[in-house]
Amino acid sequence: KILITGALGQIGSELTTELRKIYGANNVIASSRRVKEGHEKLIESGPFEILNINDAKGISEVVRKHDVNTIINLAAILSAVGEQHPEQCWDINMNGLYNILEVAREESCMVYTPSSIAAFGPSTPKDKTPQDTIQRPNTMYGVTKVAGELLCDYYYKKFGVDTRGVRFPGLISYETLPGGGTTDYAVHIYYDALKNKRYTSFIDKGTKMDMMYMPDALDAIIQLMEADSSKLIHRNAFNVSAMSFDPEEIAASIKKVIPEFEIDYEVDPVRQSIADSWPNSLDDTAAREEWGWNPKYDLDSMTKDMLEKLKIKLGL
Ligand code: VAH
Repeated sequence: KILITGALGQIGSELTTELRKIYGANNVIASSRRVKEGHEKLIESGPFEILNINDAKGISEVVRKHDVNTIINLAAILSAVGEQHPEQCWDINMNGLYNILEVAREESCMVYTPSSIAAFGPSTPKDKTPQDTIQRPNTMYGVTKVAGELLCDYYYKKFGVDTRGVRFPGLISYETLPGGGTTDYAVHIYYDALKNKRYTSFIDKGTKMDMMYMPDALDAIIQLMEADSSKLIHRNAFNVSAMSFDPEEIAASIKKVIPEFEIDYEVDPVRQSIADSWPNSLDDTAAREEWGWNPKYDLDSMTKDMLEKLKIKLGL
């Protein structure tokens, strides 16, 4: 059985639905620190638990109650919120992960924890960032992503816990809004394009970042989880990417569908400095070679699908 923490978040809400389709609703336990409105359908579609990953006892109770053997740990504080609340970011991202790994060690569970392009910093090579390279991030979120990668590798080597993860780029989706990241501009731009035919970006022109459409992100999680353990040379965590663009390029892509769309800029210095510390593009050869990573969406096909689905969701 699979336990998903952070199941009401941007990734968790779609992953829960997808995994319930594949493995059956009762085999996928969704959990969240608190109930959030707008997720009633998901909560009613299968087992749901209120679970705070800083409550170690609570985690092992849920794991035992549902006979969980795979934990997908998506509960986290993201980059921008993490800079406003660094202590909470460390507490949830690190102490929470530690609790998950300890329960996984005691109950022999596989653990899937995503890392992020935020695990790289200003001294990392920016273009086609290698799988193995310098990782000295200067955000608290980035520190917890690097420390999380190392802790997951440690639990694999020291205790044989089957830990795996990918370094996600910015994720774009229309089901659930992202939870306070730096790449969120690339989601809000589609909502504003449909509502106002214009978007004021908090990230400056020319700021290239790796991005991925949610269907590809879900494939990355499922493919890696199902991959043959003996084939994995890298585990925590694989570079994965699907595209890399800056605000002007995504604006140009939207203009192909909404010709009168306009973008302007009010740069947020905090999130701009976070974005500037991240790579421009990743080399994801290791993921392609070790578990067949192969994204399907590029910028224009994502834009087309995103605008179509959002129009329906927003009732436009
Ligand atoms: C964030 N969307 O912006 C997340 C992610 C790489 C970006 O980690 O913090």
